[in-house]
Amino acid sequence: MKPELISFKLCPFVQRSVIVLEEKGIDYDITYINLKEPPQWFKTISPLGKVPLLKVGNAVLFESAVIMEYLDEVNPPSLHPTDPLRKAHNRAWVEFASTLFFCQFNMVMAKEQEACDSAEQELRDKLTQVEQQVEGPLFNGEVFSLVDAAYAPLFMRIAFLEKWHPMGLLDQTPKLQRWSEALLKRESVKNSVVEDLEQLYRDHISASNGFGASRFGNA
Ligand SMILES: N[C@@H](CCC(=O)N[C@@H](CS)C(=O)NCC(=O)O)C(=O)O
Repeated sequence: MKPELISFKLCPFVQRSVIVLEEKGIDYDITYINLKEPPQWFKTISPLGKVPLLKVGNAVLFESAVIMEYLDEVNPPSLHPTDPLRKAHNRAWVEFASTLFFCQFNMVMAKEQEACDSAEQELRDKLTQVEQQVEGPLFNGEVFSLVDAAYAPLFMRIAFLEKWHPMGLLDQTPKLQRWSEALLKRESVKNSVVEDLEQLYRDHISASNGFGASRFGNA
């Protein structure tokens, strides 16, 4: 059954699922919605009103980590380490990635400088925590894993932000710097977003009109 992914172009959580679909060469459909004005059919089927959703036949899956796990399980070989402890450790750090997305979001959407600076500091602290977990060049060494798919959208956005407003976010974390470079040149990662994501992301930040927009936007 061909899965259908329900997406919002800017969403880093959707992007995780697309990376897994691309890594595994799975045939899929993708449907974009506007989260500002979600269609009624989406509200009806999305339990949390959030993307991603993965429709497989009559079933609707939600939560990006769950979707990644499902795609991994039905399309072997697995992109998880086989050792149960290492696998659980990877899952824990997939979960941790979500907290970094929220720091990044709070930083760029901050209304005041104080909130922006404090979100930036929180992001730096969390990046330092992740640095200690990375084997290098990828999270588990040479082999691409689901946890890599979970972090790639974060590194893509960090690269955009550094271009518009250099902050050296990865300067103190050499393993993350190398990990980011390795991920951003993978075909699956490059193919996981719409062509104009960079512009869309910047426009989205600019439209928020707060301090984050003045720092990272194009106003
Ligand atoms: N924990 C969820 C987070 C998904 C999420 O926050 N998606 C955002 C877009 S990036 C969303 O749909 N937000 C709509 C809303 O909160 O109303 C996951 O991993 O799938």
